[in-house]
Formats: sequence, structure tokens, C-alpha cells
Amino acid sequence: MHDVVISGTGLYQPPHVITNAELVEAFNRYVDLQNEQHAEAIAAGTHQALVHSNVEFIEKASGIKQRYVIEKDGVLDPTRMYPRFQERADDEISLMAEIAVDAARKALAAAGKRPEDVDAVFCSAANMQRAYPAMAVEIQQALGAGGYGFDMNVACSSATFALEQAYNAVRSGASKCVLIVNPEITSAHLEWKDRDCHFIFGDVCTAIVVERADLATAPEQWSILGTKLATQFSNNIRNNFGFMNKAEDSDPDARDKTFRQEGRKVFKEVVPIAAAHIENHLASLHIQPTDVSRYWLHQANLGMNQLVIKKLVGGEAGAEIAPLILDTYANTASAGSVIAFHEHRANLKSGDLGVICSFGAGYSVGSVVVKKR
Ligand code: CO8
Repeated sequence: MHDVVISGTGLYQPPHVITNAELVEAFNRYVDLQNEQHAEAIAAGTHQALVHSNVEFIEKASGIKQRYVIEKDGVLDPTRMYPRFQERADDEISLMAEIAVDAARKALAAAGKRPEDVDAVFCSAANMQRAYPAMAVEIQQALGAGGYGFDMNVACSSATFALEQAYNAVRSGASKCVLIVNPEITSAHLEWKDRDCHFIFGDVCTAIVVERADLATAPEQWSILGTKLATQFSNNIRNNFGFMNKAEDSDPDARDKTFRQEGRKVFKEVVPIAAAHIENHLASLHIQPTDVSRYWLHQANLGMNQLVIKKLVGGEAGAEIAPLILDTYANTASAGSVIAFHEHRANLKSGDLGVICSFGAGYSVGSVVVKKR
């Protein structure tokens, strides 16, 4: 078995910011238009009036202050409320591949690797742009990488689940250098018209280089000490969009064809699962939770992360122990814990321990224990 390191990470940050104030203004205009349109039915009691959203609720309930998106005008158009992307021809690079290539190039540069050093590409995200050919194969070709590529999806845990596949491929000797990309275009499958969830998500792409320790040359490297994955079925986070929709004669615009969740239930059920998962994983490696210098946690809700940290180390989830990126990026599905790792590790020193952990739909939870070399 080979020793394995993470030798580089990269981040694609979309060009547009939507603040909570902008989001709420557009949403409330949409609500007013709908209520005007259905005024008679509302007055007759046959149609339920929509209710305004507000910035204070969003910040208090989630910790989110803004989000990045690839396209902003369509989302903020109260007569549309979803992004406006141009369909691309088969001979053009697809949008998902384009943002993945951007993040991948940055990760490869950080690792000091050329695309041809890569012998496997895993495109791991909550949704794929198309059924086939696999996004990973298009990304592999666009980069000029070797080997093979495949797509995988475990919703918010896609990145940590891919890290375990990369770790196993490299330590077994099957691969020398694996590139993971997590292109999350959440704006295309969020229901921006739903007050309960319209504020939750943002677009982004992260990339990670995982390679054999004896071949790594990056100035900064993180040994992977172990990975642990778990799943437990739940309907509390669900999206029924899929290739069977047409054959089922179902409405493509029906509410269940975009993201929906029972947020409060998810909060209550996932916090103990995530905390116990990390604690058990660390125990299997003979590490106490208090020995860990940094927890790069999934970024869905500030309160969730505070509770997970309290259960683990008994203290507050200050920026030093569990950095927050949710305030600026919102929930970016699988990319959240990787953004936290990418942006908040520079001040750690050789020998310091860290945990990258995601949790979300499935339910799914994945943890990766790392040590700075
Ligand atoms: N403005 C004002 N009031 C509101 C709003 C709003 N926008 N929304 C809801 N309210 C009201 C509700 O109507 C309710 O009113 P009342 O008390 O009168 O009934 C009150 O506020 C409280 O509502 P909630 O109970 O829903 O509020 P919570 O405090 O539970 O906060 C959260 C809601 C923020 C959603 C919270 O429950 C949460 O973050 N839970 C965790 C969710 C989570 O972790 N989900 C993971 C999902 S991500 C994932 O797994 C990946 C999926 C794949 C990616 C998909 C991309 C699109």
C-alpha cells in the first residue's frame, strides 16, 4: 500500500453575487405579482396567498448572507425566478465541464502537476448536466489528462465520497494521481420560488489533487490518514427530477422536480449522525476530537456546525476550529467542506490534524482525516 496525499486544491468562483437583500426584494416582487394575479381566488379562499421572505429570518436561521451564481438576471427576474443559460452545441464545452476545468487547472498548478500526470478524473457533484457522455470524460479531454474518468453523485457528500475512491485507487497502486472535481451549479435545480429554501444555495466548483506521497512535489501536502463513509435512507431531502419523468407523463415544472426538504427534520436528525460519525472515525485512528486542529465541515447551516462541534469538543465552533464559508458562498452542496479546506488551512503547521466532513441528502456522511506533512 502506498502513502497518499492531497497535494493541491482549486476553486472556481462565479462572477455574480446575490445578496440576501437583492434576493428577498426579487422574491417579494414575485409574491406580489402572484397574489395580484390570483387576487379573486385568494379572496374566495380557493387559492393560498404567498407570503414575503425576509433577510433577518434568512441570516438568523441559516447564517447565509450572500451567494455566488453563474447567472444572476434570470434568478432575480420576478417573472422567471431561475437562471438563464444558453444551450450549447455538442462541439462546445459544456458549462459544467468549463467551470470544472477552471478549478482543476488551479488545483493542478498548486500541486505542481501537469494534466498528463493525472490518470483518473472523478466528477462528483449533486447533479450532472446530462446523462452521457460522462462529464468526467469531457473534463479529462479538455484538460489533456490520461487514464479514465467517471461521474458520481452522493448529493452533498459527493466530494468526500470521491476522496475515498481516490484514496483507495492511489494507495492500492491502481492510480498515481487522481483529480476530483465538484462542479455545483445549484442555481439550476434550486426552487427560487419557494420561501422555505430560496436562500439556501450558491454555485461554485472545487477541485482536489490526490496522489502518491512519494511522487508529490507540492510545497504543501496533507497525508490522508483514513476515510469513512456512511448512508442511511431518508426522504427528507429529495429531488424527483430524472430520466423517467417523460415516460411517467409527469409535469416537468412540478414542485418535486427541484430541490425540496424538511429542513427542521434534517437539522435535528443529521447533527447527531455527523457528530457520532466523526467521533467513531477518529476513535478508529486513535485520535481524540480535541487533538484535531481544524474541522472543515459541510456548509449547510451555521447552527448545525456549532452543534456538531459542541458534541465533539464541548466548545464553540469559532473560525479557528470550524471555519465558516457559508456566509459568503451559501450552501454549495458537495463543494462546501472543500471550499473551507481550500480557504482555511494556510496557518496550520506540520503535524497538525484536520477533518474534512460532509453531510446531506441520502442521508449521507463522509469524513476524511488528514495530517499536514
Ligand atoms: N422568510 C421568513 N420566514 C420564513 C422563511 C423565509 N424565507 N422561510 C420559512 N419561514 C418561516 C416558516 O414559515 C416558519 O414559520 P412558522 O413558525 O410560523 O411556521 C418559520 O419561519 C420557521 O421555519 P423553519 O422551521 O423551516 O425554519 P428553520 O429554523 O428550521 O430554518 C433552515 C430553516 C434554514 C432550512 C434549517 O432548517 C436548515 O438549515 N436545516 C438544515 C438543512 C440541511 O442541512 N439541508 C441539507 C440540504 S443540502 C443537501 O443535502 C444537498 C442536496 C443537493 C443540492 C441541491 C441543490 C439545489
